[in-house]
Amino acid sequence: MNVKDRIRSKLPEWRERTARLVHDHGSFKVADVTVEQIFGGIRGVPIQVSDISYVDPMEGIRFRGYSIPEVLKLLPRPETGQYPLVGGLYYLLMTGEVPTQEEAEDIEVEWKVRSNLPDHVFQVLKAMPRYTHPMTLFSQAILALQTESIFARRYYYGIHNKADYWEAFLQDSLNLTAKLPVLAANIYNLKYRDGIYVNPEPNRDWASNFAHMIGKEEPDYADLCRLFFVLHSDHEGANVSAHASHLVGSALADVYLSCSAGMNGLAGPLHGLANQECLRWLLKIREHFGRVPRRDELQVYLESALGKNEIIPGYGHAVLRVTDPRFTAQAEFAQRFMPEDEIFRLAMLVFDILPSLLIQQGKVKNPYPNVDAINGTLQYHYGVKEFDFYTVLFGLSRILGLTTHITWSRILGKPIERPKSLTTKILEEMIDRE
Ligand code: AMX
Repeated sequence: MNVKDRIRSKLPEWRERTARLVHDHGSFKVADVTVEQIFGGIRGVPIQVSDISYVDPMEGIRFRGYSIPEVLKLLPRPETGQYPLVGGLYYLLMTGEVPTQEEAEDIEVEWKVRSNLPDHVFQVLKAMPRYTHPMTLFSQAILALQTESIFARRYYYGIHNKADYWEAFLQDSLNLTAKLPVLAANIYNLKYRDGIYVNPEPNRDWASNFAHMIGKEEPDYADLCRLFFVLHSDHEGANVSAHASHLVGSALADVYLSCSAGMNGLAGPLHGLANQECLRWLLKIREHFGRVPRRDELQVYLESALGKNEIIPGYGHAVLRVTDPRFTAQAEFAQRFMPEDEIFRLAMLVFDILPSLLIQQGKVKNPYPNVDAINGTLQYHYGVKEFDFYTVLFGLSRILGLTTHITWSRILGKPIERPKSLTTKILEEMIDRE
């Protein structure tokens, strides 16, 4: 069944469940909010219900209820590769069902048909100064594509039945995601390959076409792209990029406007930029020793860093309390395809030593690695050495999740978001009255 029909078949059940919750349990109290939480980034306050993915502190991310190992095992693969077709992952995110081979390939075909970029997007990219950050270009290009929004056009000409909005959002989502590999590859080529243009090839899947267009032809790199794009596609609905795009979308802004907003959040150093810091840190250690250090040497180095209260990039997490399964999946990939790589060996040596040192130090809530502790290592091995670009890779994948959240928000008729802000005086008076 194609993705639109599958969603349509599921829609009545989901709408009824949501309506029943609001109707029968509308006054049920989910949480209290403390002053500390208000001043602390609304940390841990449930503000969103989304069934696309959920981060369990002890297990890591589950996409539509499936863990990372399950997703990697169950999703259909291309004939030429060993990791899943990203089209299959998108089908799973959008519908909640593991696709058949045919259903996964259908999405890949939909993407090929819709992958053409209008000329004005190239013009926008070319008009920017050479030193523009690739994430700025990425967000700008998505915004430039807003001219193509089917929802914006239909809304202007008068679809006003809310129950029908989702169909235009799904079309916009398929169109935008279809264009992302061409878009990202063009930014890479513009920045780092003298602006050459490489056509996508009709016989390649979404991920391997990206690899091809940036000039990385090793079959293993195409598999790394498939793995990376699956792993980074979503991380619940309340992180900065997901929440930013949801918020913008709640004003009925279309998929392009919403995803560009999400990418602006992802471009922040506390969100998507962390992966380049981790690789930089590993390279610094190798430079310090002039080679991969021995275990005892690294132990002393790490003890000294922690003694100076340095933050070790790639370790810790706001929600997770175990090793990030996305770290594990990429470590397994590296063990299989690049076990002798020096930076990978160093990353694994850090993994061997650091968690127990962090536990001894007793401050950090999660002493284990997050996905960023390894992301850059693998890209670096395959020659993607332009650190600035790593967040675009992350964004290319994350838009799969963002567009799914936005489409389902319209399916469920979620209203405009409008929480409340207080003044310090009002808060002080509330406390005094207690
Ligand atoms: N190395 C050393 N100390 C650390 C640490 C690390 N990697 N992570 C946390 N700590 C320290 C904190 O500085 C804090 O110390 P303090 O009490 O003296 O201020 C203490 O441990 C408690 O912090 P926490 O509650 O465990 O972490 P948090 O939820 O506030 O922050 C995170 C989580 C990820 C921002 C933090 O662990 C960190 O900065 N890690 C390194 C950067 C990183 O890997 N970022 C990527 C995160 C993944 C992602 O979202 N992309």
